[in-house]
Amino acid sequence: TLRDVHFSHDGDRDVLRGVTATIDGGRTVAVVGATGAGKTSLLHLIAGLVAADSGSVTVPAAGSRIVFQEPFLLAGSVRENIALGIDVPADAIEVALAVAEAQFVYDLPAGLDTELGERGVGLSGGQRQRLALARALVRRPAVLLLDDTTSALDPTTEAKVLANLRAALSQTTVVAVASRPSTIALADDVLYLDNGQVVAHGRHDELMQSVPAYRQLIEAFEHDRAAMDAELAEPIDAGDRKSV
Ligand code: DCP
Ligand code: MG
Repeated sequence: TLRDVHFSHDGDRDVLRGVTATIDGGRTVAVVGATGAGKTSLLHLIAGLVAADSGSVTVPAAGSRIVFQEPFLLAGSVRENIALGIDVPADAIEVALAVAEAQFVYDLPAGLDTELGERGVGLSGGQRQRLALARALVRRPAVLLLDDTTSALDPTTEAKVLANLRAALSQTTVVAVASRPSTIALADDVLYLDNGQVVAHGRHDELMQSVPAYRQLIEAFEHDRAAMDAELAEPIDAGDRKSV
């Protein structure tokens, strides 16, 4: 729950201006807005990475996990990159990789022991995103925050990941910044942000009907994505291998 939250990065210009929203437990909410609208800032606030200047942010005690807009890899094995210092049972890693559609790791030269990062194996953007998601999943958060973290996947794989999340984490609240209309349409609710304010909060199809600015934004996204998805659709599997 966010109540009248104000936040600025520089103490000067408010990036979030009086944001009030309640996200019910177990739901999947898409955060939608133009670039610079404050989506990443909102997720960072919910994750507790930054503090509000005023207002309140309440999250369940079991905590939240964020998958960053730019997923990072450490120099270390696949396993270390997922565990990040905590003790994770092998079967939990297996489940997380399956939910994240990240089974490509088993095809790497040494599977889960393959060294990644600086002097190890490089991964494609979509592979990184899926590994970063698995990293968040093994921590079993009450709230999962995804900052456009399936955007580099082809639409089919992305839809699979979202369906997996829904099936595996029915208790988990998912707050996902999304820009692909087909993804947005899969969410239970949409939080539409413009210029640091929540302009609308409701079902995608309702907002399409009743909020013209939202409809225009979605149409612009559709236009942008069509070209990108055409590129992503075919070569992703071949790309998975080549990048190894
Ligand atoms: N901003 C800032 N300092 C930062 C990060 C952001 O001053 N360290 C500013 C830039 C934007 C505003 O805050 O004007 C909101 O930034 P967000 O990163 O929250 O915006 P989005 O995530 O919505 O944008 P994008 O879609 O590009 O990721
Ligand atoms: Mg952002």
